[in-house]
Amino acid sequence: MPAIEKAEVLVTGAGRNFVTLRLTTSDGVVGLGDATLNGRELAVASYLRDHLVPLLIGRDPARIEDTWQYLYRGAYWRRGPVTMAAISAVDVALWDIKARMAGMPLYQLLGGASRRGCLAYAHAMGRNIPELLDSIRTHLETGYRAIRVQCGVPGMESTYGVAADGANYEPAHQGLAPAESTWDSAAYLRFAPALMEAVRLEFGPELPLLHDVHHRLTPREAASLARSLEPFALFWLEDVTPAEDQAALRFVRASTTTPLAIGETFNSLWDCQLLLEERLIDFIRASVTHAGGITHMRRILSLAELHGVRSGMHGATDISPVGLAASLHLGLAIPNFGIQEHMPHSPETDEAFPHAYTLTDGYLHPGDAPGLGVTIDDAAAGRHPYAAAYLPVNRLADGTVHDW
Ligand code: KDG
Ligand code: MG
Repeated sequence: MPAIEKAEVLVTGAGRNFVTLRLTTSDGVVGLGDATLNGRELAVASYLRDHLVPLLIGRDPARIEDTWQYLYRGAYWRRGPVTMAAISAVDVALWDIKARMAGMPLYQLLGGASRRGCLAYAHAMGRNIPELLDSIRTHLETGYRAIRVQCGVPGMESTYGVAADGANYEPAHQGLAPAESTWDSAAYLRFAPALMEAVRLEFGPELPLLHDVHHRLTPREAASLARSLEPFALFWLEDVTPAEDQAALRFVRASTTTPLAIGETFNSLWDCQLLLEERLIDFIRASVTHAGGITHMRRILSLAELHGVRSGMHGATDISPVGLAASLHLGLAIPNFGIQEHMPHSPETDEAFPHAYTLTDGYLHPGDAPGLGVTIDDAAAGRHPYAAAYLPVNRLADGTVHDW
């Protein structure tokens, strides 16, 4: 029986910070798992190195479910983003090993392809409406068929999803403390309908449009926004309220027909349960990287399927190529796939993580290499050391800390 012989926790700053678990079996099969938790990377690296790696050495790599239960139930302290990112990495690395041993792309072990590819959505952004319209045009020319739109708000210095210098948007900033931004819900609520109207006027009614509110509104504000956007028929409106208050979505849901998505910060089925069972959302944003790996995400997506909710897995740049590949294998196989977020990685990231997945005509495909189809180039990853970086902190005009 092969055993897990080596477990390495690799931390790189290639393009941005990533934590990767690499497991090697006694017969030389290697599996990778993404353990990146944006702005708290080293906590997961320590959780893995100090608490999980010693438990993994000598274990049978084939026993994926048992290992998951052992690490989750066996810890007594369950859930939480650090624990679950660490368990996710172990789980995905074991699925990678199993699929490599079978000589198959992982999606074949998950039931085979249910579609030709995973519809991707791109991030368009602008500091103002004309810049945003240009950005949408550029993404459509690249082949994307669904677009997330984020735009600067008149009167606000900066906002979520828009780069201050008009370049690529990356929410985490290097430094020893978070950057701070100022938020004004009233200004945003006044502007959002005009923004969507301008986009629809330019691109017509058919283009699937998505928008991320990033947790900033009260249920009443969220309901009012979602209603005001109904004429523009969004594909989804994301994270309208802070994600831990799931019951808040009851009021929003009852007030509007705009499709709702939430869950990128969720890390377990228990975070999703109420939303799925009460059908309060249309898309669940939980990811393989943060919600317990392939093993646990399959459970989340099965419960979602039962309640008519489709997948919309988180795919920002802080999901590494290893994490994105895992999402694509799962997304290709499940019956209730909805859409996959795609925020292309930097050339430094792509060089450090050579991968088989592709983007063609707006569809992502995990490729047919055995396993996840991703490797790590140690030399390329090693050229970029970890550098502390934080997500911003948001404040209201009077200085009160607000949700970011
Ligand atoms: O780490 C946080 C980012 O991934 C998040 O802010 C991106 O909201 C996000 C999205 O929808 O991609
Ligand atoms: Mg989001």
